[in-house]
Amino acid sequence: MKKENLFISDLHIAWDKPEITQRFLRFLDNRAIKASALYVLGDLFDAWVGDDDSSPPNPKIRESLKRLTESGTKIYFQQGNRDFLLGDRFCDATGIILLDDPVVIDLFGVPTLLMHGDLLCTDDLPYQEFRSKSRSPEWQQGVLSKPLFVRLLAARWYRIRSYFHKRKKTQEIMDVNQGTVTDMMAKFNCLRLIHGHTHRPNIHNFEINGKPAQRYVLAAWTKDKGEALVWDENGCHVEVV
Ligand SMILES: [Mn+2]
Repeated sequence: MKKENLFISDLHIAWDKPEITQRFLRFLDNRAIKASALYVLGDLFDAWVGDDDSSPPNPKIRESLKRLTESGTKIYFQQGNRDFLLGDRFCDATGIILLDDPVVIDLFGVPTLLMHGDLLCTDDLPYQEFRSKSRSPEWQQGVLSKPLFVRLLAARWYRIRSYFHKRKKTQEIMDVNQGTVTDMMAKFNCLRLIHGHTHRPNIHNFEINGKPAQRYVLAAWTKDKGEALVWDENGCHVEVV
């Protein structure tokens, strides 16, 4: 009987990182198949330029996800800041289910807030401006109407640009804003939050209106190691993939 819920994020799969792709495919076939649900909290892909992109390793990933959903494991996907163009066509092809960001789920009786995490980094004003612009249907239609090769070239350019931008920003600006975290959790009436994005895996304990609260930050995958947060009715633990 499948019972566990698995949480992963920030694999940043790309054609030039075959180790991560291989680890993810093995994880789907051997580990996730034993779980009742797999939650992917964004940035599964390092760049997603549209569901019509069938360059490697996308076809293999599509097939494995489909095999897994057909086996009975539910796959929920929250878009990250790198793969927010992933859409209905990919979902139809794989059977995965898109979640809003933020969204509240019932995790073994406890309301749990799930986010990619970029919305919590409110100290990074230029990014938040780009985020709201790029989530509008007009912006997305404008991008998706361009030929695939143009979008692929643009994605390469953005990867390079983002690398240099990140080096210029301070560590504080790139992390979550604690005030935003508390506001968001209070707004959704949750004392538990799970997110990725910051690549700073940890469990933070704090209080919201005098009640104990937890923030679980998922790890990014590297070529040497992946991590999944595993939840069952007895609690949770981190598993190395
Ligand atoms: Mn991210």
